[in-house]
Formats: sequence, structure tokens, C-alpha cells
Amino acid sequence: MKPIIFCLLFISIASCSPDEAYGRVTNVVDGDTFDVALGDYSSCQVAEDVIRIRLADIDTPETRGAKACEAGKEASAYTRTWLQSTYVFLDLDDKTGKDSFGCWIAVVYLSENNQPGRNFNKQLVDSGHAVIEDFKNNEFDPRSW
Ligand SMILES: [Ca+2]
Ligand SMILES: [Ca+2]
Repeated sequence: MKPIIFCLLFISIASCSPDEAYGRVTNVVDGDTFDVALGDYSSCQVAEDVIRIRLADIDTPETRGAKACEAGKEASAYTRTWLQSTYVFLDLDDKTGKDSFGCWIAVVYLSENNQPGRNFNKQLVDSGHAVIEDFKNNEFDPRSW
């Protein structure tokens, strides 16, 4: 039995994919930042139980500071409506990982029938609440979304 379990674990860690981590959104900070309480099998790169996610390669309007605006609040409300208390799959950045604020850079997939479904990064752009901003220091390429 044990070799089989090892194999399965190895496969899930080796594949760079939408299901590197899985968990429930516990707190939405703003349009592109939120906290996820990780589920049991999200073992790979992450040691913490709750991680803060920053959506990769997109930019939403600010909700705080000098550049705060109404559009920032609307983006936050949109993300809260879609993600608060829901389960999501995460493709974490394998290149840099966390940004300078300690947030994991990730592409987030909505859970549909317990499988990674819609790409939420793309959905936020398509809905008009964010724009693409392709940072080169991560593994993601928005052109492939
Ligand atoms: Ca990854
Ligand atoms: Ca990128």
C-alpha cells in the first residue's frame, strides 16, 4: 500500500498545475488579495495553514491610501461576492513564490464539482474590475489564459 501512496503524492507535487493547493477563502482584503485556509492535501510548497493570496499578473484599483477610489471598492465587492467562504484551487508561483508583502502570487480557480474550474484571475479582468499586468518574475503568462 505504501509505495502507491508515495507515487500519488509524488505525482501531485511534481505537476505544476491548478491544484497545487486547495482551500477555503476566509477573508477578502481587496479585489486581488485574500486569505485561504488550506485543506489537508495542500502539502507541497506551503508550511502555513492560512496563506494570503495576491492574484498573479493583474491589477485592481486601490482601496486604500492616496489612490483609493470607488472602482477599488467595487472590485473588492466583486471578489467578495464570488470568493468569500468558497473553496478554491490554487496554482502557486513556482518562480518567486511570495511577494515582498508575504503574499503568495497565484492563479486561482473556482471549484466546480470539486475540480479546478474557471480561472478567477481572468474572470476579474473580463468583468472589467482588473487589468492585465504581466510581471516577468513569476511562472504565469496571461496570454495563455
Ligand atoms: Ca505553480
Ligand atoms: Ca507573468
